[in-house]
Amino acid sequence: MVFVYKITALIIVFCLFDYAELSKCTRGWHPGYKGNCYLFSRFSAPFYSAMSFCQTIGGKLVEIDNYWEYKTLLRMARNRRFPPCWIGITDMYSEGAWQKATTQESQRYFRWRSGEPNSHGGQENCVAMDQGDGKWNDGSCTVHLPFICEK
Ligand SMILES: [Ca+2]
Ligand SMILES: [Ca+2]
Repeated sequence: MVFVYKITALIIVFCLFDYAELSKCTRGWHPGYKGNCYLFSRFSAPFYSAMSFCQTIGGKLVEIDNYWEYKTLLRMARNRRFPPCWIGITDMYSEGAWQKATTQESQRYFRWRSGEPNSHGGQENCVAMDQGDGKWNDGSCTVHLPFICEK
């Protein structure tokens, strides 16, 4: 009988845990790496507008911390056939110093396409990810692209 109570208690704990996860990933947000929620934009915007949109809805432009987060996100993006999009990495604060756009922590994980980042014309400070080959390019921040938010 004690055993049954223990199992019941365990199930309740799991349900509460699940509920917490669900309540964080509200409508439009999808659970992914380490309990983060991701939102795939339905419109394109320049990098700065994408950043502020994500913040307005309680998140940030996605910050890819490591290989596992990258793989999770790439899989989610490919499943949706999501086009090349902004991710929250930039060297706009200091040329050549890649930082997470919102938290401004230095970025240590990269997935550059060969020949990138090339800061073409000295005008490329924002990072886009292409789901086709999964590689990153520094592009002009004023280009309109879809984007992914994280919270
Ligand atoms: Ca640059
Ligand atoms: Ca480039």
